[in-house]
Amino acid sequence: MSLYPEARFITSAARAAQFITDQGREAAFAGRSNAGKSSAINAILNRRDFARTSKTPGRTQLINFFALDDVRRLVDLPGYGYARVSKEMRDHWRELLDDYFHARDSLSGLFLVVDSRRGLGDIDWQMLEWAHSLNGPIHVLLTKADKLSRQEAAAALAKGREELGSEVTVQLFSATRKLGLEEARGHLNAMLEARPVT
Ligand SMILES: Nc1nc2c(ncn2[C@@H]2O[C@H](COP(=O)(O)OP(=O)(O)OP(=O)(O)O)[C@@H](O)[C@H]2O)c(=O)[nH]1
Ligand SMILES: [Mg+2]
Repeated sequence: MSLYPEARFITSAARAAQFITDQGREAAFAGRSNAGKSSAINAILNRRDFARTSKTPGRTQLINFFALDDVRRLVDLPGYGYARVSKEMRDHWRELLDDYFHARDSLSGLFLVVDSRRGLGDIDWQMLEWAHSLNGPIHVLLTKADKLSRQEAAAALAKGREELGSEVTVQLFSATRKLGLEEARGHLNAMLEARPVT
């Protein structure tokens, strides 16, 4: 059963002018290309092929907006760190993400998706710094945990916790094994809960 029966794709944006109206609340998914952002969204929503997934890194080059209901949204951000793209393309992404993080009052939380086998890399730390001004929680998903042994997974989680400190939460996740879904859903719901008007 779908957790969000009304969930639907709204639109893709290649530039800030195409962002949808900045109302309600949205949670964004960011991470390296191929880290598993789209797969995580599908698993969390319990919808197959909802956000597109790909074996070719760098496929999702647009900001994809999904509605969960009238006021809540998910946003699949374009992956970064994919080497085989032009500088022009990289500059475009940087500008697009910069516009997004600075423009969105409705941005209420961020999922940072990290391949558990790689751990947090330079660009992930840059992303965290970028998102620092965000008015909401940041939660890290260490994905593809099914590819690690139990021991390796525990070590990856401990390392993540130590590196990230107390401000940012972190968990193990696997879209294929459906590991950590409830924990991730709890964080999503917390991000999208009504905030007091400031
Ligand atoms: N084993 C395993 N593979 C996964 C998992 N999550 C994603 N994948 C695979 O990793 C590849 C990339 O997944 P996507 O969800 O498309 O990654 P993405 O971060 O959205 O990639 P871009 O949109 O290109 O930035 C696909 O081949 C997925 O099937 C997981 O939990 N376990
Ligand atoms: Mg994707």
